[in-house]
Amino acid sequence: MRTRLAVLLACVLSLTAASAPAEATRPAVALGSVVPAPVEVRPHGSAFQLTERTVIAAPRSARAVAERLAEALRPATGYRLPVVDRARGGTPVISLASGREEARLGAEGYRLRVRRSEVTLRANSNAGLFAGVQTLLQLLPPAIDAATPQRNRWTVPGGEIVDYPRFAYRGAMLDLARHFHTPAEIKRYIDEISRFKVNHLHLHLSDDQGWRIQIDSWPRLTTVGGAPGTGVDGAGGGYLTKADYRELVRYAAGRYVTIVPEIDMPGHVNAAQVAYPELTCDGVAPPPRTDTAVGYSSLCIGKEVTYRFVEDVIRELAAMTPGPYLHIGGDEAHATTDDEYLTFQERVLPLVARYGKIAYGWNEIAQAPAARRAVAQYWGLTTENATLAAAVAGGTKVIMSPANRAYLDMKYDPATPLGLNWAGYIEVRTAYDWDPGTYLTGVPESAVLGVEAPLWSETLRDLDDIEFMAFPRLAAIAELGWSPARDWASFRTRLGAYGPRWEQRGVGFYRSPQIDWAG
Ligand code: TNX
Repeated sequence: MRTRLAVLLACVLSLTAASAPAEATRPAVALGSVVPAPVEVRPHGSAFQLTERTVIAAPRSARAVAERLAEALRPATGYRLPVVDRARGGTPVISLASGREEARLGAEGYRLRVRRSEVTLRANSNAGLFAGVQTLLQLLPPAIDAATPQRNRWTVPGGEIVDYPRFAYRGAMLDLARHFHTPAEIKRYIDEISRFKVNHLHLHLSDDQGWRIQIDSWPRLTTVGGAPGTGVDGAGGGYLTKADYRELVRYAAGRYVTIVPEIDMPGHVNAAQVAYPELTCDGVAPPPRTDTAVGYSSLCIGKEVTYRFVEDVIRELAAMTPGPYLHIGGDEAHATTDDEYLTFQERVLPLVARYGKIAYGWNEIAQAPAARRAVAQYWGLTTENATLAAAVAGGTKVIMSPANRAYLDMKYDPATPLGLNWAGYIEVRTAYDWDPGTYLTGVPESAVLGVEAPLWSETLRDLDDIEFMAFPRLAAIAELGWSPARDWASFRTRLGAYGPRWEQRGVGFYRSPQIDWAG
């Protein structure tokens, strides 16, 4: 009864708001209440009203971004806003322009100007326009993310935002090996991460339990390694065909997200060895494993077939990956001696370059001299790593994913029903309060390409599980990657105001008690 009354009251109130002219220009959102926080925010002047008369103007080169904006605005407003080359004088317009704008905007920045009569978004590239569109969407009331038409005033606060990223690489990682996640789930994740200007999605495609990407020259990798029952505890199974993978690459590119594929080696290869026993030293197939132990499997470092296998996989993976990075794992190779590990990496790291890609691996690769031209992903728990610092002095670049800060599979607190806790508990503030540019001794900001938030899926079976662990922490890591300054009080407020947007989209986020959630 009480809820019905509340709904009725809310309806009356919103109807009153909709018909009261005095309310017409009062925006629901403050300019700058955006995650990640923009570089410069200057509120001024009067707000813009989005109505069914609004048009979106964009040059042909930016048409795809304009169409995506029109699409994003359609469900909640019910408006079919036309995308045109040029708006006629007097028409309320959202105009997109890309060309040679200010140098400081770089490849992904934008300038957003909101006045009574028009919204203008300018950037050097479509990636910048897309980033600006994400900001614009957050400046509209949260109801803009509803799936069905809402009665609302679609007001955008007046003023100007100038914005560009601190780091070029802002990533998320999804583990498809422990539990397979379908292309539809991966697309949904891409939709969500790209709203926070995350521009890379790293897919962990192989591990002891399963192999999740089709490789034509070694077909049993997927027919055996991706068979039903290859998920943790015998759950699920499955794999991406090459067609699935290419479609994901295309879908991600439309959201300015680059796919980064990972094949983990020389450890984490039990599934490959079940499919191809010649990849073990004694030639005997190991039993399939669906438990969550790590560090027990290794490719046979001294056998030539190992390098034929690795080269075939790298060649096929590179051929279907337009992005610059190819991740070769390299973590937890506890069944491999240090000498063997070096032998392996000295052969394999250069192979990645031979197929036109930048080698990317977990920070253990920094032991190998060949890692100088590679990118190392730091996943340690401390703020010192002498091996990595020495590699950095020689040229290695770093992506920061400290496990006790950036791992989205760690529990929030002891009561979290999903996730692991080997790296500790990670509440939102812990995920937010560190600086990727100064975190590691001997790794200066100039060597840091950016940040990545890995989501390992030992305990995560479906999209609900993924969303609960990723959100809101992914937003914290995204802000560290994009925004110039860190401000917990401000982040906490903006994140609390963001909650209703996840609700509108049906994203089951964790309602951290550290945040005052709106709505
Ligand atoms: C460590 S982090 C691993 C993964 C596990 C993860 C679980 C890293 C490079 N290796 O094999 O899935 O912990 O949190």
